[in-house]
Amino acid sequence: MKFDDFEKSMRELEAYHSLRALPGAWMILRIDGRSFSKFTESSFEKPFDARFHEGMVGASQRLLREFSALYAYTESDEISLLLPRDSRLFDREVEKLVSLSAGLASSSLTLHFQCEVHCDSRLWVGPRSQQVLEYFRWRQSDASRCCLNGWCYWKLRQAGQSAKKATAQLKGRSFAQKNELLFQHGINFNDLPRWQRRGSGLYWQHYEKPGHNPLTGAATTTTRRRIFCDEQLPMGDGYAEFIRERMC
Ligand SMILES: Nc1nc2c(ncn2[C@@H]2O[C@H](COP(=O)(O)OP(=O)(O)O)[C@@H](O)[C@H]2O)c(=O)[nH]1
Ligand SMILES: [Mg+2]
Repeated sequence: MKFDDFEKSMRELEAYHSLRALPGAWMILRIDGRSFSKFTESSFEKPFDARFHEGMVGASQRLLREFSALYAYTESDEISLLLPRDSRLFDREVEKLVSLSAGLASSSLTLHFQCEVHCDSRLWVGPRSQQVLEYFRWRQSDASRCCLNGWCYWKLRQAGQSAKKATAQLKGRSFAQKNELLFQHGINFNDLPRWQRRGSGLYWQHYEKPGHNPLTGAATTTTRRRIFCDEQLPMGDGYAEFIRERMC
């Protein structure tokens, strides 16, 4: 077999390499830590740890920058990354987008924690803008649910209950009932830090940088951009409006 034919026959077996997100559809990459329940078991504060959160925010920043994204949202051990609708990044190839986003998050977190960790990644594709708003409201409600559950679980554990018993006690309880349980343990859910209840959002902010013209000495201003990490996200319709602004 000629080398060219051999090469072609081998490349044909890279069966999914040509898979691309449809043009014009919104793309969101969701990156998630692998087995982080186990990884966080011994050396992090429960249910929330500031150093852990810093690592997630740092990885979100790296992703936002490297992927020229519009918005990154992080809660727990996951990051959602919204790309511009017309993004041509990696020619919209699914394999490249998911493997490189997982690789970048893994290396960023490994450096931060000084311990090898892995992430997976998946691609969400939304043809309609409304679906993007719904996506982020969905992840934010997951943040809120996990926050309440996490606090209840660890309060029960600290009160001496076994893992099995604490899990069983929370099973089937409504949001209101869990709120009440937490209140009985001295915590008002609404007083917990917002980043824990609602997650954190990162996006680009423009600002004016004062300077001077080296030749004339005249004062100048240049517009620069920097990443802002918003730990005070709105929720509900306010959050949908906030996401709409990020999509422009
Ligand atoms: N101790 C601690 N654990 C955290 C924190 N944030 C996330 N986690 C853990 O990360 C897990 C993430 O959930 P999930 O992705 O479903 O679990 P995984 O499949 O084990 O990675 C949570 O269940 C927590 O155990 C934190 O701030 N502190
Ligand atoms: Mg995980």
